[in-house]
Amino acid sequence: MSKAGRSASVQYSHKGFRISFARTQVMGIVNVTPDSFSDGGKYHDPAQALAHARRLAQQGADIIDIGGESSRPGAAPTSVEEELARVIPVVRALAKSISHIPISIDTYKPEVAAAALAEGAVMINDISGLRNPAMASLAAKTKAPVVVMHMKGTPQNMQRNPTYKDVVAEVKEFFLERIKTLGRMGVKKIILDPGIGFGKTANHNLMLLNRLEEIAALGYPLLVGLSRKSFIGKALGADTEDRETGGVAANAIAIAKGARIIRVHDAGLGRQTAIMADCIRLGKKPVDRRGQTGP
Ligand code: 8Y7
Repeated sequence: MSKAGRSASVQYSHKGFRISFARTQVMGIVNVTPDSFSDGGKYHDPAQALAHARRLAQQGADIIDIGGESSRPGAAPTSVEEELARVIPVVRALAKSISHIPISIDTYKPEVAAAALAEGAVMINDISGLRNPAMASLAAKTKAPVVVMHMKGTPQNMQRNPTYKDVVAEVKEFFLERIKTLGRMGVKKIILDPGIGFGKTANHNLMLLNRLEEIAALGYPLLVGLSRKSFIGKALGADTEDRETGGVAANAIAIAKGARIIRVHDAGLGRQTAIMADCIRLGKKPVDRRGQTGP
């Protein structure tokens, strides 16, 4: 089997959940932050975040991603205490109320990830690519699947004139180093993510998507987060609230080029995108999407 083909048959099991990449998984976004760029502050209140997560699950999200720190360019970092106070009540309540859907914790802080995993989160979404060795140790110890995202710089400085000789080659090099280092530390359930919008110009993002097959060929499941991002706005001349169609088009093409998790704000649209793209990719209608995850 080709390297690109191998990732399609991968599944990551953890805590009774089976995340299968035979079909594209829809990751629904829950921001518990007062300042996220596209749904800023809407779900800061734990009860509202919870209601939103339930809606995402109902719309067909396969995974719920909960984050408590804005990664908006230039956003100020959040303290561990503040981030814990935002996300833990939501993780705890959600793990109880929709126990059939795996929860992903969006954090680069090992303290927050550890607390969330203890409260029922199943995977770690780390925008810093587990650069903190304590996060890698936690992933090795808990065996939780991890999203290893590429970011040039930090949210504070990443959009200050990002330059690459070859953005795809550089992202691939980063992944190869991460796969080697994390593998040595005992982290095996790796999901790669090119980090669209993280230290990249609109053209860098477009080139990464144009050549996404090259990243899929590394043989690991691939996640893309494109939903409502500014490269779509720039391509279309569209404000944040008018980027859904562009996002659907971009996600469908990303799936055709090997993405197996799409991170989205609107899980209904995401689900339809995933099903349609999977139907065409497989040349037939896949069997029931339900029952592919969960204990
Ligand atoms: C991504 C992400 C964000 C992404 C992964 C936004 C937390 C900005 N984007 N995590 N997080 N991939 N893995 O627009 O692209 O949602 S925050």
